[in-house]
Amino acid sequence: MALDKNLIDQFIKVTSKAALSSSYLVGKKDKIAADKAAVDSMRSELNKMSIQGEIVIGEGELDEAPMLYIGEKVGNKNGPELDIAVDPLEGTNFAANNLPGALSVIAISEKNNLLNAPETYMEKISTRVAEKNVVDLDYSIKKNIFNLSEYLNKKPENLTACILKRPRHNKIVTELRDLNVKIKFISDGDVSGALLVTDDKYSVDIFLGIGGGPEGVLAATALDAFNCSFQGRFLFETDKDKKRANEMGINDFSKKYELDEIVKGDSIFCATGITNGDLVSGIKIDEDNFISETLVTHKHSCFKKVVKLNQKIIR
Ligand code: VTB
Repeated sequence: MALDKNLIDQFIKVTSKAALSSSYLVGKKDKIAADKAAVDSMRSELNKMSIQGEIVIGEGELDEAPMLYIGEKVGNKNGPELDIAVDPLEGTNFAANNLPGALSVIAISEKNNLLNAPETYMEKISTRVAEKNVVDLDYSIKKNIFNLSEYLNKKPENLTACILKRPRHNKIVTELRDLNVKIKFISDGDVSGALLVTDDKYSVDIFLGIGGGPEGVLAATALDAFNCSFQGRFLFETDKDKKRANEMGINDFSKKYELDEIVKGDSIFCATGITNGDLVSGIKIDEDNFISETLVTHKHSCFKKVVKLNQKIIR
């Protein structure tokens, strides 16, 4: 079974409206308000849809997130049963500080086809190489870089690695520097970071490091449409995390997930820009309309869609 193609435009509308709602709060130094605007809008749009959706990757657990929490049912209870992963505002710091890269993101699959996981950190690696055993989470940094260098026929000093700038990555960064690899630091937004391996124009050969698990699942859904690799391993630090993971069916806490274990079958990924970024442009005002740009992946295709949002402009 495949997803109905008409769902694509409907989900573009969901992330576009969430992006627009959040865009009013860009640069207002209030991450929580910018996030809430995106969450409220996304939830209300999802609930208008003829779907039986369940949030499998969301804003956290019910006790910490009143909306779009993991397990929440969305849609008008008619239509296809879907698993839905959301990050209504990816890059809260970007939006609050009017910096490039804030996105509104959603990924969907048919029921039971998206990895269901609690909100924890994830060790991740993605490259533009689909072949197995070239780059692997279990290999050392040195082995990964040497293998990639050989595979792409590029010297290590001509390879670029993208990584979140965090103290927890100091050791990896030192190893990459010792190998002469170019480093592209990102301050937040590792859904985009992981997707920079998808096209030569971004000049990123490998993305790696520890970031949010939900962001990992979302990026994997998009990478599934490209001929790229992704592996992720959740880091369950507390007993609460482990208990919750167990309840969700995860028994092996150190399991390395391959792309096809994170997302199965047909899926749709939509990321709409709130502020301008590497992947898409942010919300723009054109005459009396708002314009959004969304990166969409479906099956083995990827395209961008520009939408005019019919909304009253508040000047
Ligand atoms: C990343 C990034 C997010 O969190 O997943 C990161 O994609 C990981 O968490 O935009 P830490 O900030 O704790 O390192 C964000 O930066 C914010 O959700």
